[in-house]
Amino acid sequence: MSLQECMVEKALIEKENEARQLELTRDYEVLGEKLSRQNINIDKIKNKVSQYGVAVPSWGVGTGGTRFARFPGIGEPRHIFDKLEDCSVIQQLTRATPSVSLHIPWDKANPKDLMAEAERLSLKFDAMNSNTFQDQEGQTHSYKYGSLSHTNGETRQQAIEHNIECIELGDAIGSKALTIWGGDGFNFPGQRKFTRQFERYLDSVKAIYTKLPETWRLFTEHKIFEPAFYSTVVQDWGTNYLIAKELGDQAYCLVDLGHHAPNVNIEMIVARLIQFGKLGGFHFNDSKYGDDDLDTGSIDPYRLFLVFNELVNAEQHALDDFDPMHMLDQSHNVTDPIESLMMSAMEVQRAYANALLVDRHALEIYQNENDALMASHTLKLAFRTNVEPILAMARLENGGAIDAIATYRASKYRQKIGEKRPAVSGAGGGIV
Ligand SMILES: [Mn+2]
Repeated sequence: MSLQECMVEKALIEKENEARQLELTRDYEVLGEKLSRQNINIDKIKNKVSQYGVAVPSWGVGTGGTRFARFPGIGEPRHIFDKLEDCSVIQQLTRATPSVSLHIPWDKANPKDLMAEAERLSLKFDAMNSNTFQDQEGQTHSYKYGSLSHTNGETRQQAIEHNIECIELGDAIGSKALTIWGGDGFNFPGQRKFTRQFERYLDSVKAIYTKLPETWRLFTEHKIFEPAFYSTVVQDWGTNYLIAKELGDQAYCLVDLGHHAPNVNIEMIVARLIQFGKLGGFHFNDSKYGDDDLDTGSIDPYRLFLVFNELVNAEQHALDDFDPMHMLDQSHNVTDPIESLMMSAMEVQRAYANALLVDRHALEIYQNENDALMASHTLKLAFRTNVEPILAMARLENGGAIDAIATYRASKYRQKIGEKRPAVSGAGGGIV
């Protein structure tokens, strides 16, 4: 498939932008004037937003599903090269997603071919994700009763070797991190010894850690429950922190927003991990009840803002080696995955822009004076500012679309790609 066929035509983006540019310029000027009264330079905020990027998960461009059913969409990607094309559309229109996070073995391919396709589509590869939560065809040992913490040493070894394989492939395609999430846990009290299971897990991740190239980071991802429903081996940020501490300087904690109990104060967890130098990165999504994997910012945009408030705070204090990786991780059951991922990337960008508007000097004074009302109000003031003109202007200047969703729909990419990609059933729209 040629470049012209698979991506949105430049002329269409220009035409769509032309229809909206005058209005955007006016909105941007009005907001700029408003912000200047708060001593904020709108162009500086826009430049920071322009440089912000969040990685797209390769598995996100396929339609997800629940444990009840999966309803496939039109033109679903059949393999990693189709997925990369979809990811490039998201980046082309939003200019907020320059990289893709791969999941192995779902996305396994010749590294040279992956690199060539990424270059053609102007994409880079983000963190690698291993998969020891399901069995692959021809696999010697089953993960039914766990992987890195399995009672059988040979099963653990197989899971270790798979993770090392992910590092090797990642190293060949310019990735710099490995994210480990496993389904290990148990369903019944007494099924395992908590301590023994965690010892086995630690020994396994240590074996993986020793194979990490010097420039790499290893992220472990905690999750409170599921697929194990009584306990999971890395259940919360505390256990995750212990792992990162045990492993060493290249090990960090990854926070998936959906992997906590309802109402857990995630921004506080983020602050703790920042304080002790162990925040590795994020899987952004949103949830109402559990690991719902809903679109980022669709349920609780204020929580997302509060997470970014901590990140901007850390950024402005220029903490050493503070460079968390940002990724989306969601499952799309009723929407076009490309639209959901575009919307989510822009929501993450929005939270960042809003967090940049917080008057941190005033906030500190209110905090020191115990003025709870005004401290809270200071955050709300930034959160409530409509930063859409900043985001849209950043997109326009970077060659993206002022209105990414409308332009995508006008391009008829989904319909066109549907004609070229025959329907597949059961393709992995993984939920991790
Ligand atoms: Mn995740």
